[in-house]
Amino acid sequence: MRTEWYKEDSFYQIWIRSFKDGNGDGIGDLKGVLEKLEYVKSLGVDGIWFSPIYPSPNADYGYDISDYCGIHPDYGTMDEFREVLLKAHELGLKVVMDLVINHTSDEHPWFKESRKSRTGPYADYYHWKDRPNNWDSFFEGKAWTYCPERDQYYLHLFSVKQPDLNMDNPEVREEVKRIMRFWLDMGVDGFREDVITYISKREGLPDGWPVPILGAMHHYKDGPHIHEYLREFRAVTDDYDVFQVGEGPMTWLRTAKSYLTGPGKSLDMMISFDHMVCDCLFTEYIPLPFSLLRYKRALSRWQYGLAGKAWNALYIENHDHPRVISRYGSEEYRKESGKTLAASYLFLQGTPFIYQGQEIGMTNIRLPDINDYADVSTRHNFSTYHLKKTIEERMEYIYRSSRDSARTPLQWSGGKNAGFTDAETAWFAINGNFAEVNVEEEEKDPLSILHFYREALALRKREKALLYGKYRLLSPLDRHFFAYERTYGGEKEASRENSADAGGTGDRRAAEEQILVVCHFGREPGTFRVPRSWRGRKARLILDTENRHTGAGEETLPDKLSFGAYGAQVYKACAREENHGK
Ligand code: TEU
Ligand code: CA
Repeated sequence: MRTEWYKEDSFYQIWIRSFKDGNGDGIGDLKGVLEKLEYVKSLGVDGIWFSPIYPSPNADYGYDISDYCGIHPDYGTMDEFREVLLKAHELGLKVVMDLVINHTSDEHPWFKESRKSRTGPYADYYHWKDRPNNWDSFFEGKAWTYCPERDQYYLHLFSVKQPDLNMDNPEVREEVKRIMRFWLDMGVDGFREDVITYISKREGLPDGWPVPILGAMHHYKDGPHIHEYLREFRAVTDDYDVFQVGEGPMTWLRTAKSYLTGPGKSLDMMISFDHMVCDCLFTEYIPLPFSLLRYKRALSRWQYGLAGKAWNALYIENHDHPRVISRYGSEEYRKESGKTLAASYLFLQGTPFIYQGQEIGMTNIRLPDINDYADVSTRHNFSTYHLKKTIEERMEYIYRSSRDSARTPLQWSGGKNAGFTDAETAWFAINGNFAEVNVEEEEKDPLSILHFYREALALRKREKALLYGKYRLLSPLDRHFFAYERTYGGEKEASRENSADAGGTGDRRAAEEQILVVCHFGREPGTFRVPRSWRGRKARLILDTENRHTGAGEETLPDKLSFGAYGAQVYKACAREENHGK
């Protein structure tokens, strides 16, 4: 039986290599995770999403899998994983695994077999062609690489070492189901499904438009059999009480609904990218100034679009994007903007995901040389684009865009190697700001980003309005403030099982609860004009980035709210007069 437990939950994403080293070899591992589970729990989250921890040659740091049912020796053993799972469950933390089935590693046994001959049992596990078409890969030039043994080319939408699986082959789909059951039977609580919207390719793999990288997308994004295949996988999870969140790069709202709603529903949530391109054009490698209007619009589009129909996945960071403070906030006002960014998304409707290090406000790294970078896409971008510019200018693009900024070791303390490892050096460079930005320091500081996350997550769990309330964007054209309200009850009472928001099926009238969230983006002090519907109402400051709310009583909301550089205030209105006695 499937319940919708994930709606009130929030998740912490672990990219294990940089989370915590437990055995002193400089690389994060399961032992380190085990040590830090209480810390994760202390944030107030309800679960963990593990980016891939499976055996992998690490051409794309785990997203190139060579054994779906194993643990990478760098990270430990299956027994250690079972121990983590058990302890997580004891602490009340769910565990969600990354399911990467668009491609495998070229070192996966299936591919090793497949490349040998055109007739063997694995011959059709991948996409092979005598002549490549014109598709580009996302990471490394053309999407086709020649293989002399077969005298054919294989398709790889990502790196050369990530051949795309041929999902049209029913045997491949059976393999996927076996992998899913393997982890589900072990007790994991769901999957985050990597580029899941790309797994069905157009028959014949025709040429795309002559446009770099994106030109062939319409031949594999939301492909011809995608819903059929995902429904097969959904039938597997139907036997377990788990959820599935899919990653859908460049998936628009309307398409997302085809996955998230109706009898053919195949996913519970979609990781969308709309709000992650508010300071760039398609990719962080083509930078633009941050636009708060775009951010508000993108988030609001999904809030309105899915209301009452489906559930959102909420995030502002993960292992694929540079740190959000460096992008949408301000490193100079790190603390203020880090908290403001938290408030800007944690109180929307959906299940929040928090990426390791986000909760302490980690920022981007600037390494002197391109060879200091590990990420395949970072290195490829450097060697391919803006070649007429100077090395310094090209490095500036890397600083703006590199995924490695999100992959530096987590800063646990101001001590040696930021408390990440006892080894002489960590596997990857540690951000130079670790003396100031680390878990230990933030534990001590009541005004830290860390404490703000804790408070915000606890508040979200407490307030029905923040979980299920109706969303409304306020002052949509304001360029310095992102303000929204959440309204719960008032009409009909929601019931958790049957509805995605407050428009539930019960018929009891509930007292209306309303929450106002105001986030200030900008270095200059600013004043927010309270919208008419809120002016003069009795409300209580229930959270703010300067801790003025502690002990704040009920007050009449002023017409204007003042803010310093960045900042957020959250008010809860007392029941409206007209609702009294109803
Ligand atoms: O990401 C898919 C994806 O679209 C991004 O990789 C994007 O192309 C990239 O960030 C450039 O901006 C998923 C994983 O999250 C990512 O880590 C993997 O590298 C990728 O799939 C391939 O598995
Ligand atoms: Ca280790």
